[in-house]
Amino acid sequence: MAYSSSSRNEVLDESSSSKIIESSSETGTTSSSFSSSSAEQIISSSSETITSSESVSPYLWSDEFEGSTIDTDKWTFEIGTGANGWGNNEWQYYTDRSENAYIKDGVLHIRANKESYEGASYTSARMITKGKFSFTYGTMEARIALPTGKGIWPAFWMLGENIDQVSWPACGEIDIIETVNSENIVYGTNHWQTEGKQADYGNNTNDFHGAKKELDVTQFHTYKFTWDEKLIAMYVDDFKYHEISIEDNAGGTDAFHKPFFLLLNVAVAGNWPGFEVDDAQFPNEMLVDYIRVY
Ligand SMILES: [Ca+2]
Repeated sequence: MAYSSSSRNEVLDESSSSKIIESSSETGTTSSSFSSSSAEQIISSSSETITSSESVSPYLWSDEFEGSTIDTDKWTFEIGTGANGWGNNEWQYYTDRSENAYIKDGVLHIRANKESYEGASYTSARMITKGKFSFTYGTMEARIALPTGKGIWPAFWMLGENIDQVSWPACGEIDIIETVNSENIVYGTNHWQTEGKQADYGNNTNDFHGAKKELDVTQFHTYKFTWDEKLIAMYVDDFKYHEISIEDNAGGTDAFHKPFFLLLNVAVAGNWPGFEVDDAQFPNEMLVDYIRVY
């Protein structure tokens, strides 16, 4: 496929990984899990992002959203209503207009609007890095503030880069941040396929094996995602809200040892939030200060 022919694999050696650790300002809680997996970390990215990773940036890939426009070397906008509302009976029409996604003061805004557009009653944006950046194993940090409201469904998530070859859910899906309606709960979930059937496993900030974190998701929080050959884990402000073992493909989790790309979107209505929408919330925005992969 085009992606394979235009990408390359880069395996970090110990010296480069320790250099990254030294130059990161937030090493305290991340270096131990990172160093255990750094030797095996495999990065796939396009030639464009290789250029940026060879510059002064300490990250393998990042977007600080500091420019005046969204970097289309990193992101692709998905347009329209998808098949069956992107598989979830969502109501919004995704566009690449500045009405639905823009950068202001170093922050990406993904804005859901109430407006008639191409037969839909709502518009929003969905941005993906497919074909431009994907990675296997590593740590990712993102500073994000989420919209809440009846019918809203923002997400920061990942899909297997091989989705066009093996389809969903065999490609695997890793939902790092999802919230619905006005719950003020962040959900982390894995979806995959085992023995021909869909498999799902998730936890959330309201119940991680009995632990709970009170959260105002509309405020900025630092979310951290760690991924090595044994374990996937998710944190908000260092509170762990999801963890799943993928060691030795436990539970048929072989999909999670392959490259994944990133997605950001704000859906309106759908199978999970339901089909009652409070129109008073619009425009309603997800804010992303940065996403950093290392
Ligand atoms: Ca920023």
